Amino acid sequence: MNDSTQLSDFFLQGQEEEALKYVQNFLETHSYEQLYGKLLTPAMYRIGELWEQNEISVAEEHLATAVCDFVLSATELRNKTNTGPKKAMIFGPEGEEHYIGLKMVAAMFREEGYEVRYMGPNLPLDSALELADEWQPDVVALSGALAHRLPALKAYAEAFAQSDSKPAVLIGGRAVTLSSFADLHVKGAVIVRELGALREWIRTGKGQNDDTLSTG
Ligand code: B12
Repeated sequence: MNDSTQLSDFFLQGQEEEALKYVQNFLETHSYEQLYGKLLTPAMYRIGELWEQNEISVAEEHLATAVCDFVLSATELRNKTNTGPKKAMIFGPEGEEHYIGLKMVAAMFREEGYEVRYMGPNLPLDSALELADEWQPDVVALSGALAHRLPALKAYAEAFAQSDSKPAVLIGGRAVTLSSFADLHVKGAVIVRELGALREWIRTGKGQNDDTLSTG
């Protein structure tokens, strides 16, 4: 059994303590980026497969997600000096309910010294724009899990591009990693497909395929 399979079994059985210990152990020899990308994400993707194949119930999937959420919050490194100068606003657009990936993105920004406002999923555009006007973030990071969220993500990106604060807009999540969207371009936004590329963007301001200038 590989590491993420073992961890997803702890999630499914609601074993919070075991899951937490497992992750703390992993962190003794691995980075947070590895924890998110190599352990927690595959564990949750396995939950998705079991759910899709009807091998687990909706209740079991909810329990697994709740334990994953707990472990993620309990292990996140909080550096108290993270009060800027750069600011990132992180959330999912209206209709989006998946937020575990967003929490990882928020943690990565904090790790890189950003002041972060993580606002969870399902945030209406008007409220998001209002807060951005007031708080003036440098970056807005959005996430979509399902392909049919792409029009909403595009609408948000366009609205932010026209807003006063004009933050950089990053779009990520399972939807943009689907092979059918390998050439996806969103005007005014950078598509970021994994956490390594996110760190690269945070440090250099450049994406692997920087879509900021494209018009698609
Ligand atoms: C848990 C879960 C739910 C929970 C979410 C609760 C929560 N707190 O998040 C609930 C029950 C609400 C849910 C609902 C639904 N879900 Co769901 N869900 C999942 C599941 C099992 C895990 C999601 C997760 O946490 N993944 C782990 C995270 C870490 O992965 P991630 O989001 O991809 O994030 C990574 C990267 O994409 C990246 N990233 C993410 N966002 C961003 C943003 C930026 C800026 C950057 C740089 C990077 C980045 O960072 C992460 C690091 O690796 C997935 C399975 C899967 N493969 O993900 C299905 C899954 C996504 N869901 C699915 C479906 C179908 C649904 C529903 C439509 C079911 C229904 N009929 O109601 C609804 C839709 C809800 C909605 N309106 O959004 C399908 C989608 C299939 C498809 N056709 O696309 C999946 C794949 C399950 C499956 N195999 O069938 N779901």
